Amino acid sequence: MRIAAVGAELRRYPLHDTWDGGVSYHDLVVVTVTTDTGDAGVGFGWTPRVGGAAVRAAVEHDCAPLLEGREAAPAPRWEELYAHLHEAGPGGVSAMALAAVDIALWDLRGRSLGLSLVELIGRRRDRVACYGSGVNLDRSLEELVEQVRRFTAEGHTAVKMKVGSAELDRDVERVARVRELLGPRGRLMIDANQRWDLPGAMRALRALDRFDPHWIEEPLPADDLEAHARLRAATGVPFAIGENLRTVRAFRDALVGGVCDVAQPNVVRVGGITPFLRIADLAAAFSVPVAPHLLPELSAQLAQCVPATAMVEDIERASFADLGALARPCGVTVGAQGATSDTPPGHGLVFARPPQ
Ligand code: SMN
Ligand code: MG
Repeated sequence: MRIAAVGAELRRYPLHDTWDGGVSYHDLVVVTVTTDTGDAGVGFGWTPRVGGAAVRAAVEHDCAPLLEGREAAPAPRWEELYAHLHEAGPGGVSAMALAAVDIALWDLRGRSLGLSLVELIGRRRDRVACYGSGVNLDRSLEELVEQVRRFTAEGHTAVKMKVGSAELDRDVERVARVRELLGPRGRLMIDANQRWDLPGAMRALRALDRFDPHWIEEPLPADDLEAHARLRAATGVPFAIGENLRTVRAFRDALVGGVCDVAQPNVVRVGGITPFLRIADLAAAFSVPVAPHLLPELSAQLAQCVPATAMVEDIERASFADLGALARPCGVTVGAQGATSDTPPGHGLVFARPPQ
């Protein structure tokens, strides 16, 4: 089965609530790969606000010419394109374009064999635990409390909130309040989104440790492994990192460095399902669970298949379904009862035209 054509389309979906830092929409670059046998697969690049047009251009100008006429096999095509795109850098726009193609090739393979993506990779579990997650650093304490109440009313016993306020006292007050709402047995994860430097992270974790965080996510700039190692020596709070690591080797280095207790690859940012699965295998070799970053409808399916899984993120009002990005239900559910999937062959995601 050979690749006959590769098409790419940029689609913009507004968010219901602006995210911290002013993000008001997500761009999807929807890629369709068709073959000489008439089979088709759909993949996507995803980015909040930055780079969508560049991803589409990279697919059209730099990926499509290398793919046409080649066997529709995900891993060999991924390796060729990775080597080719490397001139433009191994992460960022290159990785997102690569991901869109790779996801399409996996989808195509599943559809042509009549297998769901989960069956194709290999189901390891039917259901994955989820946590309620909000982008809430710029929300007032009252709004944060309301959000956490919504999560617990839905049945969530694990919740993630943002930290990294300009004043540490603000974080302390908010984390204390959320811990109170969850009770001592609830799981409370905190996410600093790289907002601290090393001294700031040390101070903050000394002050927040007493609220028993299940993990601290991105306490430091993602590419500063040295700082992570120093912080590791100063705190026992587990580190969840990976949403801003872009390559298999970046995950390897973090794992070898002992600073990744929960691995959070984003399937698009790392370049697709092929490298995502390599990262998951690598994490398993270090006894580190994988908690895929965002993209709940695809992350849930991947979390069903990886050797060791932590939790799937139930991000409030920003799943593909919530954004109106799906033309029909895809068969994936993500919520307090856990993540499950029952998709048609492939990953089941059929993208809708953006709302006008
Ligand atoms: C996050 C990042 C960007 C947008 C929303 C949420 C977050 C996460 O860091 O972990 O999901
Ligand atoms: Mg995060």
